[in-house]
Amino acid sequence: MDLNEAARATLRANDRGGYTVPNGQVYPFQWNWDSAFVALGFDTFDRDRAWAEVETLFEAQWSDGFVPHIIFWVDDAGYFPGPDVWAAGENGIRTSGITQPPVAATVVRMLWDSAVAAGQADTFRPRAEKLFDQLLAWHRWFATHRDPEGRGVVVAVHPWETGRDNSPEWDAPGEPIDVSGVGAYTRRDTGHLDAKMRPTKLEYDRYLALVQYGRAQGWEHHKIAVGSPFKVADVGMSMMMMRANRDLAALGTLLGKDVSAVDRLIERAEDGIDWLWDADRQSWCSRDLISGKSSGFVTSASFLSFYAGIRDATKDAATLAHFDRIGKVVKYMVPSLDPEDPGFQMVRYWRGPVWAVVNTMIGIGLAEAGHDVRAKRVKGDTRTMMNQTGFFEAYSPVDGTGSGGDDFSWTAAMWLAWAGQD
Ligand code: 9WN
Repeated sequence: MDLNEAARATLRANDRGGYTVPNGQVYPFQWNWDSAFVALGFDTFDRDRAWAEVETLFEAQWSDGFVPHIIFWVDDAGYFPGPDVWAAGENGIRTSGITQPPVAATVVRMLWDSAVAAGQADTFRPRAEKLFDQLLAWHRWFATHRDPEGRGVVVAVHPWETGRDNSPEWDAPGEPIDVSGVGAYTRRDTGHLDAKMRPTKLEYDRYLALVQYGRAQGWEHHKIAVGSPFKVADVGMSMMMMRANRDLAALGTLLGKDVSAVDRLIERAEDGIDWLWDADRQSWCSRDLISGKSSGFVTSASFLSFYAGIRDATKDAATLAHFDRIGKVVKYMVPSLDPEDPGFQMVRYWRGPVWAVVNTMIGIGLAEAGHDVRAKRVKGDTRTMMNQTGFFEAYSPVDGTGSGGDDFSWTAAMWLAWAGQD
């Protein structure tokens, strides 16, 4: 089977009817940013199914605009924490109580462009219009509840919100979290995967303490925004949000919508993003809202500034210098943590491995900014790893071996939408 066919087969096998599970065993529910990326894969061979993926995600949107990070459409004991632990949702739809990186607006804009190019604008216009309104509500929710100080960044209140769950960027901000009341629990992830690939017990204790905190607040986002013991301005989400707002404004303009509210959010982000520039490290880094400290870690998220549309000659040069330095150390770009950092581990989640979706965003951004050689390196490395090992959740930047689950939906989707294509 060629890889295009294999990628389509992976998406079909993980399709649960209207939504796609990231991987049938490890992640048996609908995940927010996974679904957005998966839609781009479907769009290469089944346009209607692509739109349905995003529409199903937004069916779980709460009345305040919030879109959950997991939607539990069915029961499945194979994942922990499940719906009973979260105890969240609206209108009988069981969900988690936190969100995930806002990539959906960028995806819907791409779906719309693709429909227009295929001469199907009239068919998809009503769907695009509805999604525009839902996306705008979600972005407004972010501006209110994930940027309570109006800094123009995205403040995560749980490491799972960032999608980069156990990045070392969350280690210091996580220290004050009280884990003494977490109680006993059984993890499921380490039943499916080698524990050396997964977050540690201490990290899981912190994740659960934060879930228990949110649940105790009745998932009232205005309370959590103020009182959460974990509040970190995530450089990854902030860059993705800046990009997503630019794409939402472009989509709205194409649809004849009023985009003035989105324009204001873009201005706010452009004014505020420099707060995430670490002058000592000469890199884009996350910053703890509570302590005010920059993480000082160079991660794959540090390279999303190009994708965000930031063009700053001095910062770009410093960022590219990190890229080139890292590119000489590892065989496969782009590791989730600087390989020269003492905490680098080639197979442990978000402390080394390469994710195809992050590479896609970095590669698109580099190409748009005219850094073609580096863009080609990112795409070529991604393609090689997929060719060698198939569609794993992530890959070792040292030798390209797969880590995490196999037959992974968003990886297959990125083959179809980006890595496998010229
Ligand atoms: C928690 C599904 C998700 C991704 C995340 C990735 C991992 C979950 C977990 O899997 O997170 O959300 O249990 O490890 O870190 O980015 O969306 O693929």
